[in-house]
Amino acid sequence: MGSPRSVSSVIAGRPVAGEPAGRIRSANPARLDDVVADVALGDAGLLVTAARAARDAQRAWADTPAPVRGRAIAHIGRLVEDNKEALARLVTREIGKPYPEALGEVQEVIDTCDFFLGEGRRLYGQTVPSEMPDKQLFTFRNPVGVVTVITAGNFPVAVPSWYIVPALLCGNTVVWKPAEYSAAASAAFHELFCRGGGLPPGVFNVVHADGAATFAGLEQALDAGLVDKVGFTGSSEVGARIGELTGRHLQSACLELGGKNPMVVTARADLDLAVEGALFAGFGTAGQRCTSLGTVICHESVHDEFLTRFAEATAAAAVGDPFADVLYGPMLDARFADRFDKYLGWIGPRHKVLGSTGTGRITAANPRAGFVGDPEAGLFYHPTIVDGVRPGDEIFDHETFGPLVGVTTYQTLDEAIELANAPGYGLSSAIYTDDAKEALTFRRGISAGMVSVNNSTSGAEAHLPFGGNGKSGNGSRQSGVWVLDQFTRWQALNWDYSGRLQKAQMDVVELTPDPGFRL
Ligand code: UN1
Repeated sequence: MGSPRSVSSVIAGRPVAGEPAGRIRSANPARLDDVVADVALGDAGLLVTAARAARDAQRAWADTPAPVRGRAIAHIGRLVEDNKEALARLVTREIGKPYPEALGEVQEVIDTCDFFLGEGRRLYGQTVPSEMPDKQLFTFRNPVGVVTVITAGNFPVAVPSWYIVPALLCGNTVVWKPAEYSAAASAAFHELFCRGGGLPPGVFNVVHADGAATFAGLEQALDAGLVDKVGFTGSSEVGARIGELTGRHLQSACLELGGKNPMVVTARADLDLAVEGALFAGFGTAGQRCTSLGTVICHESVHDEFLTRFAEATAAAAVGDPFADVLYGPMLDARFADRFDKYLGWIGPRHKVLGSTGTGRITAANPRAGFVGDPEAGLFYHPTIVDGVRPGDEIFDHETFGPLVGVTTYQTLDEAIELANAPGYGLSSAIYTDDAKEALTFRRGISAGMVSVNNSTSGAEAHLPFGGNGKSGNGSRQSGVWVLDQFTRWQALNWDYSGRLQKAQMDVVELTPDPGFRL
């Protein structure tokens, strides 16, 4: 345990005094008496103030040569690397993600910096031939302007970096609204970025606020013309509202939303591998990734065998203290525990429950065999496998963000694909098979933005396009070169040096073909 970190918003390089919307505490979900952060909350007006500061700083930042911005990203990456363990410890303490996973998460920030530092020396435009002589065409990538980034706390540093690193590299300034329950990790991330990058005041601002104040502030900032792009990671419901709000301002947000990620286990699957994948995908991070496994769709010929092995592996998995060697730790925060209790209520009489010595919160009265540590100290939940789920069951149709995996069966691959697409999300997906035809047929039929073959639904590498379709997002993609289209706008330039007005489509020389010619 350490002392609570006092966290406030930082605008134009200065911590904001006072607490316009009161204070909250961010507690360690594995030890609820350990207060990690004492947070001063901003109100809607503060978000507008931050957007104005970002607007004031944007022109000069865009005029800073891209290779210089790339060097700033390089320095940030090195500083994060030098603080990797300290930042990972803070992530584990604040949101309860097992320490090795937290180290991986910080590595994802470093990888993202490594990828984009070189982009500062590329950020290519094109030279394009004109249809007329003595005229040249070009394309340029321009920054969009002020970017507001609103992120969840399950990946309190990696996912923000997916937005913030390329946004800054491309010459945008940023207002970041992190999750309230990961305020200490966010504050550390912000400080590492500002100090490591030597970022001028106003280039990267952070506002701590609750959801309602953020939404109201965002609307006001959009109305005032102070925000040009919104990046949002969170629920499909809030994503739809953000999409609507930005749409009214003729903007399209970069949305990374929920998932009900299917894993198809075919008759030709390596069942041990599939079990290992399902265990990590379903219960890693206590099922609180947007890429976590939702439903295993199992060929009926291997269903019983898969279920037996999966239930055994789940029952044997270590759950508990996230600083110990465990598969997963606590829920991120009380709000997720409460919501998960509701989802458990969706289990019906015709479902079969497996995987633990109980369901719901792990306590002395509702113990989990082999629990690591003191379950009463935190928000720990039993892993829960629910066999026999079908479309129309709430548990099949909706994301359950927590340690719960549904299992169902199929007969033909077409049916498996139909079941996999049925909930209407489309983030990640997996198929276990050694048959290339099955794998590629699944790839073509699945609506997900990401497909794994013989691998977990979670754990995407940081330089492939990340994003979803349907209820998982509006088609925007993060990461790698693909995210550049989120944070830049193409500008087309035509330059006529002929000394006369050459009219496109009209003053174009046409060569005379001989269409009647035959050999
Ligand atoms: C999320 O939960 O919002 O692919 C992102 C993964 C991680 C990112 C998850 N790299 O599981």
